[in-house]
Amino acid sequence: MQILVLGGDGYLGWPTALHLSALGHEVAVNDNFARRGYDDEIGVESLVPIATLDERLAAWEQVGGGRIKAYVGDLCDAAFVHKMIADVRPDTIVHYGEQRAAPYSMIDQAHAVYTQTNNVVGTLNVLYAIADVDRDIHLVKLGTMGEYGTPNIDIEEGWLEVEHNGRRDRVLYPKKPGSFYHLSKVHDSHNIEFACRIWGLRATDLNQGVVYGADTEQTKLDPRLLTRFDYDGVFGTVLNRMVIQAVLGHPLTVYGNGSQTRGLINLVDTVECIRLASESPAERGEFRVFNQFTEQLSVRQIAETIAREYPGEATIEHVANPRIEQEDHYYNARHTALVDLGLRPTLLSVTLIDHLFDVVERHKDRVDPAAIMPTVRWAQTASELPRTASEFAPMK
Ligand code: NAD
Ligand code: USQ
Repeated sequence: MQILVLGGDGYLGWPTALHLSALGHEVAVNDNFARRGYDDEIGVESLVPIATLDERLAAWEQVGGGRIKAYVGDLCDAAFVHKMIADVRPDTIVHYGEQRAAPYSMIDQAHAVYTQTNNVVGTLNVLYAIADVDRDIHLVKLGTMGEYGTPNIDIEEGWLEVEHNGRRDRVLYPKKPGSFYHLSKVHDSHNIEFACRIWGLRATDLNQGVVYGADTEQTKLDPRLLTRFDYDGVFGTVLNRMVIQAVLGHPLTVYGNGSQTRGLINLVDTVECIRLASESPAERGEFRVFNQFTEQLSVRQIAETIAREYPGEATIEHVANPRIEQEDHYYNARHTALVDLGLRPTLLSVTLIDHLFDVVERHKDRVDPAAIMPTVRWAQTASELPRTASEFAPMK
């Protein structure tokens, strides 16, 4: 199968490209290196040192993995996207290429506008290019469990059967996301569903939970194949952050009372879910939604698990929640579709956590302690921002 991975230089995109290539698929990657740019902007670096995309691709060929072609360019450039998709003529497009941090999108108005423009326009360009080039191309799009928020009813996989005033219908599950980033994914989902309806495209929207983990079978083959691992208060995700905090002797930062519950998934399962979704495509005209996580844990449970397993002393600190989010809430999300396709979940285990402690121990000298605490607050407004048009232009 010919597969184009958008955002193929990122935390998940790079190991996904390797996994698919290792399984014999013809893989091409696209990226505009925006993620490396956010590091420069914030003044942080991945805990694990990462090679350039050129070095990564050369390393993959050297270890016998095969050739992966790179398309460097911005998904917001419609002409570039059209040309790339016409050139690759993929069977499947795996779309990771978006700004993915909720705190980054909440820094101020400019970052919210950038996030929504980058994500929504990029995805629209991909949809238009598929519609023009070949409507059989299957779009596998990374959404997020955060699209649903924390409703007081069971979360279904994308769709909900409703009965209202004696009539029934199947509607997109109601969304109540918790950041301008998460909202960008809701807008994407609606645009993709509409494109399936009007143009007969085929798409799988993968509403993924919080990912943790540092490597996959392929990234371990050579240091140049390693993927990024973020720990800072803007891009670091909760479990990865807490592992690093434990190793550094920093208190584990539970925001608020820690009852907020999320779906989690290990990196090795992420790349496998992409394979499963790609190899069993949606039907023409079908907008298919899978919830992509393997277990539900509260933030407090995550912190307690990491603190318990850490061989040294690890303390937990409840810090004032910088976000506006429900802490005490009902949470029960269905996640059976990927298991039905063959996913065998890798659940959080002592072995996995010990391995993460080892990874962090090797690189802990690279941590900037000043980057650990959260700095972005949901309650702040953009009122003090300058309001010239150029201030709101997407950042490069
Ligand atoms: P990441 O930031 O490491 O990777 C995203 C990649 O996309 C980056 O390399 C970036 O440079 C690229 N990109 C961004 N905008 C682009 C544009 N306009 N044109 C071309 N490339 C562009 O993020 P990640 O953690 O690998 O996440 C990948 C996807 O998975 C995102 O869409 C994210 O929303 C989703 N997701 C991630 C997680 C998680 O915990 N990491 C969980 C659920 C869903
Ligand atoms: N949290 C803490 N302490 C921390 C960091 C986070 O208590 O040090 C809490 C947050 O308040 C939140 C939860 O942990 O309640 C998850 O936060 P996170 O930063 O790990 O994840 P989130 O902001 O939701 O975003 C991440 C990815 C995003 C993806 C999302 C999946 O960055 O791309 O879409 O996870 S989900 O959460 O299911 O929407």
